[in-house]
Amino acid sequence: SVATTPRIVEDSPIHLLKKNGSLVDTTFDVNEDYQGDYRFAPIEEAEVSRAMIKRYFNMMYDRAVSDVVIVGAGSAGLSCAYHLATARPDLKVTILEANVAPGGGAWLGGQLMTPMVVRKPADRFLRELGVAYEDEGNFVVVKHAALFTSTILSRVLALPNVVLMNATAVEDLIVRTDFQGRQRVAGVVTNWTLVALNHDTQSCMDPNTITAPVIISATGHDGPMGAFSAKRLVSAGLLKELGNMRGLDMNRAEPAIVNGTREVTPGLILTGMELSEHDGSNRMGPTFGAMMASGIKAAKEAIRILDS
Ligand code: AHZ
Repeated sequence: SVATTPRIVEDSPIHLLKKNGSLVDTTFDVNEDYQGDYRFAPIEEAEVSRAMIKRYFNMMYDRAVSDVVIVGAGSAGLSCAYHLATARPDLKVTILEANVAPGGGAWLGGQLMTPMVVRKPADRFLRELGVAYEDEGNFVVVKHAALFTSTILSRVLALPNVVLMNATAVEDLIVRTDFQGRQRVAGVVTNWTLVALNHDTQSCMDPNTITAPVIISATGHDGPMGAFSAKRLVSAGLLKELGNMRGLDMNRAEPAIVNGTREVTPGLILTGMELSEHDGSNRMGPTFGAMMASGIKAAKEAIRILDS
């Protein structure tokens, strides 16, 4: 029967049994049988809640001060996270993604078609990750863009120094002024995306903050949530105006994004298509080598800043 009064999990028989014995003990009468008698080890609902709450809020507590925050888990943000966190296991790398699903535009290759095109020499990164492709000469093709995204995501999430908070939107930048009057981006203001989307319907929903010496913004080109930091630089008076992304030109766009990846204002690096809005460079459409190489360059830039 279902208990009507809340029970304290620590005092429950399950917990005592866990303390005195083992969960896989036959005391629990577990059975991995797919013939109709599959039985699970018992659990209390509160144990499930506490297992998640404890880890999530410990993680938030720890990451309130991070070494690097990456905003946006698209192809540029994830490439950046992979390179940064593997090159520097000592750094606390915190990824914030507004969507429930990480991956950004790279779940599809382009035009709602699944194959992903990557121009050489960025195919080297695919080999590093172990993503298979077909070689077409000057470019390679991964059979499904989600193969790239899911592989890099699994590699990034397996790294002990990386955390990903998805369904979490960056709503603002923390900007500090030093004693010489110079302004520096020193962190981000966050909220769960569902809260961020409802500011107009409630009177007060205060956000959270994460401080870090380096913020890497990878929020993509303008759209419902895109180019977030570039646009905020303008409204905060740190950038006169946006360059605005220009028309599609694959040959100009890809090197412009990679070579232009940099710290655009002290403490803030832009990578991926967000940079096209800042600089006024071309879009490249569905070819992804520049996102990978730009992410890697942003990671190298972050390491340079942290070590300087
Ligand atoms: O949800 C966004 C996406 O996953 C996330 N994001 C945006 N604003 C955010 C915010 N807080 C947290 N305020 C936010 N997350 O950022 C991610 C951006 O991924 P993306 O795939 O759109 O950008 P990218 O630069 O990694 O890759 C762009 C690939 C290209 S090129 C191109 C063209 O030339 O037309 N189009 C695309 C999609």
